[in-house]
Amino acid sequence: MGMNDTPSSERVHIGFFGCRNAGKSSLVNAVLGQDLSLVSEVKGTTTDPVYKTMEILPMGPVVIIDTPGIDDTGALGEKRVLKARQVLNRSDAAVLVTDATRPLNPVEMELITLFRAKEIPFLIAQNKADLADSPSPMPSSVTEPVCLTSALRKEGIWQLKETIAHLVKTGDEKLRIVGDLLSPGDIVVLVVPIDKAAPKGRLILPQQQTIRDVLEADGTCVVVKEYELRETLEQLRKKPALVITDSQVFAKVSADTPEEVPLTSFSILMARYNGFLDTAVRGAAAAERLKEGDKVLISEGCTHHRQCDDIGTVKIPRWLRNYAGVPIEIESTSGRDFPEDLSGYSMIIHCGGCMLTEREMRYRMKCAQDQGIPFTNYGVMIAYMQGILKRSLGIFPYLLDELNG
Ligand SMILES: Nc1nc2c(ncn2[C@@H]2O[C@H](COP(=O)(O)OP(=O)(O)OP(=O)(O)O)[C@@H](O)[C@H]2O)c(=O)[nH]1
Ligand SMILES: [Mg+2]
Repeated sequence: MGMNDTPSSERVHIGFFGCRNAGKSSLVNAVLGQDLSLVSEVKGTTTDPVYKTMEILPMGPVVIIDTPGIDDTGALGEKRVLKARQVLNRSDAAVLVTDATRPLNPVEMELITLFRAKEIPFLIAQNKADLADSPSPMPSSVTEPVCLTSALRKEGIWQLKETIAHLVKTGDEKLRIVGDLLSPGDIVVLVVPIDKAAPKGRLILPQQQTIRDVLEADGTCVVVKEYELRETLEQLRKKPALVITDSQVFAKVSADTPEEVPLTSFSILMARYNGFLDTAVRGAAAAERLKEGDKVLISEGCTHHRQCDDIGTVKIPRWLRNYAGVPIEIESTSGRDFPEDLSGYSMIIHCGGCMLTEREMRYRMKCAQDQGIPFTNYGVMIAYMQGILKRSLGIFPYLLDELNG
């Protein structure tokens, strides 16, 4: 896959953070090898995050994010913390840009604490090295890599890129969608409804990726529509290792799949792959605690997907009202709209499975976590309300406690 084919949501995002005038924009420009971000001696030159894609070998395509400087006087104000976290929540790795002529200040120490709390790998770029005879020493508590750079003289840039590339896990260590659950020769049956809501002439990305992953695990894929499942299972001479279904037809598929055959859904596998299955399961369980007048946010990543639309605006609200058994308020957002302040909501149900919004969804999940709001996705929520989540988590027994707890 060429660089230009990699969707932005799949690229590793690297945020450059630090105080005003540390040289973040200068350093981003030096790393990019082009003058993208405005540089000046005026504090607060960068006012909004700037995103730029590039390739860092051997890591591959990445998105570099230049951020506004965080005020270097006093403690971080609440607003600034929120804003910093929002960019931070989009980052897979971070570069803390400091001024080599002075020691780290409290704001930079706070950022370090935040990176660690968020488990965002980071390095410190001590910039303006050209102005320092010897760089200001780091506190002993800092064990992360430190690079000495001069954005002005373009020194230490290659070393910086190398260190960035080593911050982020390589593809080998990456999570699998399903391959880690399979042995060579295993048969996996995929249930894919072909209805009006399905895109014309192709399968959706999570389905394609699952097929690819089964093949990589030396397994065999059998792909059927929900109506053909029962007969297909009868005809297979070997018991399938797993049945994976679209969430929408989970109830029928569950009825047609013998109890002893493990069953799960694409949403659940994708949620695990994207690192939020635990959160999603815990989030769905919050439906138990809904009280009269509680507000629920249903959030849609894309505006164009008719299938999601119908689920998010019609089906889930109906099922959820039924499930809660008391009058609740349901709000919907779609596309890029997502409230900054989530404090009024008792839970958030987000669309899932659409890979183009996966990064944004992870970002939103982290924002919800920051504010202590339960967060789940359509697939997990539907399975929960239909009482079939337990079965679909059978392959991940460690998660069943989340449901009971
Ligand atoms: N001597 C020296 N000056 C530098 C270096 N990097 C940046 N500067 C200067 O520092 C000033 C601030 O640089 P910027 O890149 O705009 O800093 P920034 O961190 O993006 O600042 P804000 O956007 O305001 O937060 C400019 O005058 C740069 O020319 C460096 O390595 N050495
Ligand atoms: Mg700047």
